[in-house]
Amino acid sequence: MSRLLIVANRLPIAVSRVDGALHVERSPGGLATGLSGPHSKSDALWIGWPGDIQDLSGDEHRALEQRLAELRAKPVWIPPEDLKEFYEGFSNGALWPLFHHLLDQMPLHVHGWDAYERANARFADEVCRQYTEGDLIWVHDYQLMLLPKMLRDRMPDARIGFFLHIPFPASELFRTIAHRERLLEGVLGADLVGFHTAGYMRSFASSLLRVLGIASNVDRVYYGQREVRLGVFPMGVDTEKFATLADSPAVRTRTAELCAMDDCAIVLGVDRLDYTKGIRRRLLAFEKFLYDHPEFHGRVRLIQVAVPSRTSVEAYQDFRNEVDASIGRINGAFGTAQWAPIHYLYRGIDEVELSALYCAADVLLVTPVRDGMNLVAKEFVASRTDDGGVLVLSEFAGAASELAEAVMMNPFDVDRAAEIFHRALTLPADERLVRMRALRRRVLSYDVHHWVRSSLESLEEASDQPDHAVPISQRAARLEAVGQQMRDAPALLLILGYDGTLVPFASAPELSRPDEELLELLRRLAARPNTDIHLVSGSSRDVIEQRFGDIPIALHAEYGFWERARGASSWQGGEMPSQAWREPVVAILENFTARTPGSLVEEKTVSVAWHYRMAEPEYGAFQANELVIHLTQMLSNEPVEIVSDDKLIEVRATGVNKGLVVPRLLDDAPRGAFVVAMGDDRNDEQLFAALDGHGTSIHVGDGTSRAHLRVPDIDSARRLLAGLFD
Ligand code: ADQ
Repeated sequence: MSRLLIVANRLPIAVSRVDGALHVERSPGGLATGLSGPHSKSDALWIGWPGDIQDLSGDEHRALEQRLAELRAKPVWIPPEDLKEFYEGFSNGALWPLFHHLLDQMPLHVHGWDAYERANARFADEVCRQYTEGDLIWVHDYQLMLLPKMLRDRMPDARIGFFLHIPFPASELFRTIAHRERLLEGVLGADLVGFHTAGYMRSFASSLLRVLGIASNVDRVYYGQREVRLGVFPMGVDTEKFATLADSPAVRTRTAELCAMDDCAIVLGVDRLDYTKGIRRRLLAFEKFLYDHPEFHGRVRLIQVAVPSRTSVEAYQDFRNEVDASIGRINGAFGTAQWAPIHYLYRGIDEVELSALYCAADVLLVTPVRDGMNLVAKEFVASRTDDGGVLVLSEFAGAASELAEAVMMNPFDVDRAAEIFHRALTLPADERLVRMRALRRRVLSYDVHHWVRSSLESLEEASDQPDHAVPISQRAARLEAVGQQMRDAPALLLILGYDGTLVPFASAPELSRPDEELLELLRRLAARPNTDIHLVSGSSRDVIEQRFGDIPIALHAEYGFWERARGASSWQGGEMPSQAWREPVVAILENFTARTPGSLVEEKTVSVAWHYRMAEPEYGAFQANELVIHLTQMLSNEPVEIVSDDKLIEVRATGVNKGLVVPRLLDDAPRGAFVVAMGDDRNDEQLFAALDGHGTSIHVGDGTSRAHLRVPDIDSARRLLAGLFD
């Protein structure tokens, strides 16, 4: 049975020193609660940092490890000299503000990359030590973005998931961070990458395209010879726990006390004291509301609970001072001897008090400037077993994409926010009820257990290798064996693609020139006894002739429509297909070219192609989609196929494809010849299909393929061929 390894920066256990002795207790965070079910079952193990506990004696160290082991926790010790730079420096000093779109909180000079890398490597060491084959590894959050790749490099067949708890930024902003490539590549080591919202997933896909040049197919990305799935898993809360608490005698008593304090309506804010939570603008909006609505003076109170957070980070210290000052100013300006508009609790509160506040609140303000999800909003809804209360929710919280019945607000528009606070306080009772009931239905249906279940099921599915695929760890050996078979074969038939297989794609077809090393390799192959080489390309005769005309190998242009036999000087074509469709197609493609800077049209005998490799990547892909829709409608009754390939849309006469070459070549091949086909794109898939068990197919590069084997890139493809002379 598979075991779950949960890997997060923090253990769900707080270790502290109380009166000199070590004290270990479970810490209640959202992640810890959510994962407590799977953590307590099936042998699961939680791997993480136990907190900053200095000066442990040898005995204490052993005793602590022992106690943690009983709680299924394995500590990762980060040396003090790295801790500050890893945690406060790169993680919370740079990634946290950037991912929340708060560039003004970014330091001028980002520090801590090396420590971040070393800390991730320490996690990798511990996970590798604990891992046994078949385990599911689930890595959490921005502190560990390098970890999936580090694990993949060391355990190629491991099943690895990654979940990002904070937003993923727009690609325009993500591009500003140093080491951006490494961060993306790090995450792509996983089989499944999860986000709270579809928006974050799209931003991630957009960064992959712009930073690494990797296009994703909605929820799939091909990278490093593997398929990586992307998924949306909005995290929920432990609704049962919050409902049980809300209905408990202790909470009921406390709620009644809070409501009976005076006849003030309670407006509540519950946050970690973090500059992303929108507390300062919330206070400004509340101030404006008090200014605009004197009739509420003495009749409303904002209870702001702020749990201290990251107190050693300078930006948080400044932020705290600013919040203190704002509250002082507002209370000073509006308060009376009997009434203070804001009650400020700067501390963590226990779950009974928290639940009672949720139950007593008339309005909860969740107004972050950006927030991955925001569990406070969901905890409030889960606690309202009385269907009461109004949730005011920022559009910029991940929760907003699920909780549409909340009263939505834009936290940046302080004046409107003040009006919305007023509206929330005066919402008619029937509307309040309708909204809260709808919110409860959703929050109760998608609780934290649903989140865990759906995430882990998707991870199992994403990491299941298709039956025909060779496990990553065995690929090198299989390739080596095929190389040996090629060397030993009495006769060899090689069917090779060109662009993307033997040379990198050029920005325009006429620029894809073979280098001298490739030409030399082909000349040597041509001279090798009992070796038959067929170069099968989609390019035109002219292009292929110019590049390879003087090498004695067989050439096939336009997917095999044209053939120049080995040693021959002229080309033989197939039967000329109808061309009636050509003129209107060229007109459409030229029209798209005019509207898509960087794209171009290529005319060939049996096809017309639109290339957009040099266009702006996202706009090019968008236009390509439009073009396909347009062409599909226009050409539905014409004898043509519309083929989308790597940065290319091609309209081609029906029946012309690389697969047609294969039967001819197999018929002519000497008995017992070993047949190898190598290619990289969809046209080559037809070639592989046509081989139908009569040869070995090898896919070059990323992407799905029906090929028997894969090589990661063009250099490896060339190395395999050069290996014939070893
Ligand atoms: P956080 O930024 O910590 O989490 P949030 O989702 O609101 O934000 O969770 C805060 C938790 O702390 C809640 O469970 C809440 O009850 C508790 N809490 C807050 N103030 C408290 C107080 N004064 N006393 C006691 N408890 C208090 C990150 C992301 C979020 C994402 C979560 C989960 O920033 O966007 O929702 O992870 O993925």
